[in-house]
Amino acid sequence: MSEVSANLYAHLRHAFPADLNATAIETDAGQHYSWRDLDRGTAMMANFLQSLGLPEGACIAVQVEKSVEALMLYLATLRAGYVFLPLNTAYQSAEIGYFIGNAEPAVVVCSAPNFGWVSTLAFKAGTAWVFTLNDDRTGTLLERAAHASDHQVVAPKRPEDLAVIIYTSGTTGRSKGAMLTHGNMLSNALVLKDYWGWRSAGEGGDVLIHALPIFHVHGLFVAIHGALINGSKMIWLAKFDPKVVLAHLPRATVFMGVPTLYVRLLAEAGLDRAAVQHMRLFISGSAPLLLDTFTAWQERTGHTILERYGMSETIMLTSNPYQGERRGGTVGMPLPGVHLRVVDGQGVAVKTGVIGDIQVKGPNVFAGYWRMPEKTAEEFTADGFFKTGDVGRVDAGGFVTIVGRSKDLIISGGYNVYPAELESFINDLPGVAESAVVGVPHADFGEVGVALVVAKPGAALDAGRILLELKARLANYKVPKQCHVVADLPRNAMGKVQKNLLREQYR
Ligand code: MLC
Ligand code: AMP
Repeated sequence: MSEVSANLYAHLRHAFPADLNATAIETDAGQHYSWRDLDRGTAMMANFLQSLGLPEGACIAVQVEKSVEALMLYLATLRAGYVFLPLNTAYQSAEIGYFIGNAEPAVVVCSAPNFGWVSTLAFKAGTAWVFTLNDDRTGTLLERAAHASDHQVVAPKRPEDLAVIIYTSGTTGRSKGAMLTHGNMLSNALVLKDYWGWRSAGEGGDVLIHALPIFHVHGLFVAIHGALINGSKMIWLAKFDPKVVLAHLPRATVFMGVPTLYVRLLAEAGLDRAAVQHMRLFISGSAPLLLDTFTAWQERTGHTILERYGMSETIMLTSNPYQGERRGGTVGMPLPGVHLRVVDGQGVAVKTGVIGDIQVKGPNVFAGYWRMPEKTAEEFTADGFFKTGDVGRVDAGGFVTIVGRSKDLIISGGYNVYPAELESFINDLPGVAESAVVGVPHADFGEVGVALVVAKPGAALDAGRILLELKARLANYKVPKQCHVVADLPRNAMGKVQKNLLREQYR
């Protein structure tokens, strides 16, 4: 691969249709962006970023509401050759402070209402530039980029060059920045283009409904790269609303969602075979899709949801087939180029059908954790397989089933919540002796957290107050849905809290 051609943006741009005046993105607010608009807008932003004289490999950290301009900022960062760092809009100052301190971005972009506190944190951490970008096409970034040229030469990149840092929380300690390269993302996008049978404009043309947030792998990479590398139009929804999705379904062919989105769509009376008659493909991932949801969807719409499995460190790993049986409760087979094995506690591959730890290798697997060489080394085997932390089995037909996780993690509505982070926060509150946070089944979010808290001798704790404290400091989706003050926590002979018992008790 030549240097220039390894820049992911160059490949996405190459796939734009010949008619650059055609609509690339239509928003739920009725705005239309042509392919030319995308190319010009990203060129101007890229030129502006390059005019700042940033160092090689500079990182651009972005916490903004979903908008087409925010997508352009991502693409502009790629084409200018810098490193994009997306941040969940729910993160509050303690969380943002950590990410900025750890990544040391050269540029931070936030929404105008957050400029005060975000810029204070950023300038303290040594960030040179803080710009604003709002979801109504305003902000200092756009004002400044408006003066830049709309001609830009895509920065040359090698496959191993860093493109994105995406933070994933740790089961112990602080979040880790997974470093994804241009090569990681390009290889995955090209594989999925074939595997999911994307139809380019000339063949009837896919249209993707984009309803997910754009700060995680699912919405930012799987959905956006999928559409762009195929030259497919996107119907761009500012946020997920089942009624709005239903209204757009008749003009779309592809939809991607976390299981909660399917559960909420099923609750709509208007979801029937007529509503989905032009749809080609429904894809689910980021969390386990319950068999009930899979079956209910089949019965109601006549479509079989295609479930796939991936993670921030690897992008997509497995997928049910586009052609052929899509088996509910499984995440399909390893994608072409992905080596997946299941091993026992000693790291020895188990027999077909036996449950063990899932390890993977492939061109999609990340380059390591940002500035954490020891952590990176721990997560890879001597022969170069990445330890996913997921537990599963592979059956004789090659279908992979995820049965659990060795990492202590709750996946709620597609967002990862790490009990260790919440427990350490709760344990620091006055009067708290110790705590445990466990995940329990939830009809809407799949799984939600429950906090069990033990008071110090003589201290009186108020469960409601504990939740309020959490809400005031942490991203809202992390806050447990329930908190109980308990006398003690069940422990095994080794003194370890028996979370399995708590999960049973509070389900
Ligand atoms: C919102 N809340 C959540 C939550 N989302 N609580 C737990 N889990 C969540 N996921 C909180 C809100 O703050 C609010 O709390 C209350 O729950 C009700 O909110 P809501 O109005 O129902 O939520 P809504 O805004 O509609 O959001 C729900 C959602 C959203 C499902 C649309 O969570 C979402 O977009 N999820 C997708 C996440 C995603 O893209 N994951 C991909 C990760 S990539 P309160 O107290 O304020 O009322 C990855 C790799 C891979 O995992 O394989 O793809
Ligand atoms: P993240 O760190 O947000 O990238 O989350 C990745 C994790 O989500 C994986 O390690 C899995 O535990 C989980 N995950 C993703 N897709 C699926 C799926 N289809 N079924 C079960 N778990 C999934």
